[in-house]
Amino acid sequence: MQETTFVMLKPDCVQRGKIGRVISRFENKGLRVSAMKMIEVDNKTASIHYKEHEGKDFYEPLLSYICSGPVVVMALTGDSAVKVVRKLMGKTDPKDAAPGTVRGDFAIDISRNIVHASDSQESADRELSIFFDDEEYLEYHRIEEEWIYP
Ligand code: 3AN
Repeated sequence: MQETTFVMLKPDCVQRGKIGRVISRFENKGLRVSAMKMIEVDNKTASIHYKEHEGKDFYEPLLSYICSGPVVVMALTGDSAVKVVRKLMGKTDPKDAAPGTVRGDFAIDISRNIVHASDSQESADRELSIFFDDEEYLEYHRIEEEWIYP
């Protein structure tokens, strides 16, 4: 089923010059970038985005980290996009993330794990609505979509 998921390239991704390499992973797989922008996240937006982690010991450091520099946010659309992106991203702790995944190849520290992606379609819908307005999605199709949804 065609889905749209939310991805954030975190400040460490931007600061380590990996934006292009990480986006390439998603593009190479066959996913369509349906919206994208570079922004700075304010504390209020970060706390809405990470509200499920409120109260945990890593919550405050997580908010400061996400607000510490520019991030790239995007909507990725494609067949089973939520699951596909989570697999490409790898496990939360980069030390456990398999080689070949983004976190497995580009990160080592759980608190600097380079990328965020929604873990379900419900989370994706919620997170996309925090960062994007309807008019920010641009319409086009990739050839893979014509094969999968003729
Ligand atoms: P994921 O990003 O893989 O869905 P979540 O939702 O459990 O993982 O965690 C959200 C973010 O919180 C992670 N990307 C990571 O930056 C941070 N985080 C999660 N667990 C820890 C931890 N034990 N220590 C430090 N940061 C953590």
